[in-house]
Amino acid sequence: MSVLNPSPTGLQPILKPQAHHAPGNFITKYIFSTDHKVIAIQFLFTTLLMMIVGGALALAVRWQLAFPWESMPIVGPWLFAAEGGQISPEFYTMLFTMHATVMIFLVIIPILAGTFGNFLIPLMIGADDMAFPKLNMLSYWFMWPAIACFGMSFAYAGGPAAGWTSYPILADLPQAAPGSGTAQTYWLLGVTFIGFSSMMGSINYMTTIINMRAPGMTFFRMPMTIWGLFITAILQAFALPVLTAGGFMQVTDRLLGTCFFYPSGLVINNAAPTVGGGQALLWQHLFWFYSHPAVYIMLLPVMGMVSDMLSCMCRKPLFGYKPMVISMSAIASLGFIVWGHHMYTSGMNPAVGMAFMVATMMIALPSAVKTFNWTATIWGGKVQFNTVTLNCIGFLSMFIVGGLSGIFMAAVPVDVYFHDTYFIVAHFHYVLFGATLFGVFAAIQFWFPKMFGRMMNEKLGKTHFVLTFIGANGTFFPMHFLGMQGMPRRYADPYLHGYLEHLLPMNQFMTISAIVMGAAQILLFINIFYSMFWGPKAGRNPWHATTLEWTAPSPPPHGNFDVLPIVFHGPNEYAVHNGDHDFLMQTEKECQPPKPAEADENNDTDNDQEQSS
Ligand code: HEM
Ligand SMILES: [Cu+2]
Repeated sequence: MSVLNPSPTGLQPILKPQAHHAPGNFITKYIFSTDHKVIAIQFLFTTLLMMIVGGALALAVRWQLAFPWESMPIVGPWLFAAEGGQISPEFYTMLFTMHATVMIFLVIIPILAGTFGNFLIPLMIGADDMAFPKLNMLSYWFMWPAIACFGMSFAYAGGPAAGWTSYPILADLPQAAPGSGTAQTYWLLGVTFIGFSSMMGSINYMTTIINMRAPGMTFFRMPMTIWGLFITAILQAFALPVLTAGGFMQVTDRLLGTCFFYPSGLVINNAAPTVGGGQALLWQHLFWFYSHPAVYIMLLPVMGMVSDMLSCMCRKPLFGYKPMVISMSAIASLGFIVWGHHMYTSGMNPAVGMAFMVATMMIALPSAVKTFNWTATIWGGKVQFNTVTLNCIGFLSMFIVGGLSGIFMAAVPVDVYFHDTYFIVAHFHYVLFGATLFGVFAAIQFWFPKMFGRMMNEKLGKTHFVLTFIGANGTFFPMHFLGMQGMPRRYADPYLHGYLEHLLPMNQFMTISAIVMGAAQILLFINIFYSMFWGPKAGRNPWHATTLEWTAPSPPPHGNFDVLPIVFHGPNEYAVHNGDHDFLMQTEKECQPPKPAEADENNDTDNDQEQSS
């Protein structure tokens, strides 16, 4: 049976009408392209570039924590020649602010939504492109004003230095501290631009998924990847405007004399009291109303992709498809009512803290359902020992650690102690670096053949995984201990406090691990660029996967499919008897009758998928 030809469906292949003509010249084809695949690749290279910037900033932070006030390699002698390469405390503040900003707004969110959202949505639902190709192009190009604004903010004294959370008063009043000046205004404008970029993307993704699914692609036949991206798009559309509006209010506070975020009579640096009437705490509510859902924006797409990759790599149907969809939706909806867990120590009413605590702990339930289901998918499967699987397991194990520390901090009395310590830093690096980035590494390796028509190298991939996994745990695990010892985050020199002096050697160990981890990324870059040109050619379906993108040529031409796909099944029909295959593509109608012993089992999955449609 050929997977290239949908004739086993028994239906006539329908020649696909071209929605828009293939673009002509170099500029419209590769630069201002409206083709979702080209835009996805533009996002990929931009975010990889930003990953280098964000990584360098992180290493600089780690350098200061391990070797405080020693000459900073490379930038020190250049920027701080007069001080013998020694950085300033303001510069340290700028370093961690910009590290988080770059990683969150310019790497993780755009690589998930921009790269994989763009590439996979039309291909996996059987559409020829996005609903609004021009909006899609604009969404990419709005990243550049954001990058420019963030870049400009480096150029002003002190850089932006209020942390990625941009809390007033520090962030709101230019005279509040070094680093609250013009740089902060540029930072806020950068966030506004990136907000527009994401907004255009999410409108497009929702519309495309709702309106452009191939015949037979019911909601409950959509691959988990699409569910992840769909729910993320909804989250983004409802949460992001709050941040964008809040950010804009900070800009008007700074430039137009409004006073949304600072109270009357505030005295800063012995200057005259400010006029005011606003509330600093208001910002924290607005910020976390977006930024808590944002942590799921940075996770749900990966959860979806890992579900599909694990099922394929273990040659088993995903354990509990519908519970997976439901728990994803539960995580997303609960995600809207837990933002206060970032604010337990802000002086808000303890009764409200209790409500937020209960809601937050409830998120652990759907998260546990998902973790259980992934483990059960691996259990008893024919696990393929390759880079994709390794990175998926990396995702799973790191997510478990990060999820567990989340439950600790969700408890008000525990968090009063842990808040703003390295324990928090450990938590979010386990979920963001550990879970999300390992998922992204898996996804790059898995969909690379579809993007570029060539396979990535397995040896390089495995070495990259092992070094990154060791480096990441060496860097982030000790952070739990630092936090328990009370080491605060965001201090340029924690060792000024006697009770933290003994933590220096542990910090040095972490910095060395971070350097190993950073160096390991060179392998990823080599692998990507080498394989793009010299990797072995991939056929249409190198992983023997079932979803629609694998019926298209690798890489797919403009317009994606040579015939309009028609969908007959759910997305994870593995471990079936289909001639000499153990899988059934979504476009294949029938499979060989199963052997009697397994008939029941297969019927169960079939019924499940049918009922759901
Ligand atoms: C079981 C699920 C989770 C629970 C119960 C949880 C709980 C928490 C709590 C209570 C805090 C605030 C701690 C404090 O500021 O004192 C926090 C911080 C944070 N969490 Fe989670 N979390 C969970 C999953 C995640 C996931 C999946 C991500 C991202 C993918 C994430 C990213 C973050 C980030 C970035 C912060 C710190 C923000 C900052 O202060 O800069 N969390 N988490
Ligand atoms: Cu949160």
